[in-house]
Amino acid sequence: MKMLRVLALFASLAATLALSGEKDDQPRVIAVSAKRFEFEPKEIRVARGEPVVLEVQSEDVTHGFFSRPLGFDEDLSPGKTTRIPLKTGTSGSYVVLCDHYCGSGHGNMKMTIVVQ
Ligand SMILES: [Cu+2]
Repeated sequence: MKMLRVLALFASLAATLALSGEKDDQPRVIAVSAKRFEFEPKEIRVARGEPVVLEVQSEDVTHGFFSRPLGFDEDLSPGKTTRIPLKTGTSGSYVVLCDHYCGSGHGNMKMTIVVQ
């Protein structure tokens, strides 16, 4: 009987640990805003393997949000939030470009994502 109690205790402990583990797996959400002619923040640093979701919004006109190695190419319509699960499996420094023409400073509209 005592053994059963000990087992039950372990089971509830294991369940608690599993629950808290799930909590730790919640992705870090990083907000990014786009406006003529910059992204804010200009640089994001994440740990390799870290679960991260970008929430990207345009504050003025439609911008692009493009990185071939990170595997996304989004059009950011103003007033809409785009959620992008970030691939953090490979270390590196990745440039994200606006690939939707948004005016004269468009060519310099970029940000960097560093996975380390
Ligand atoms: Cu642009």
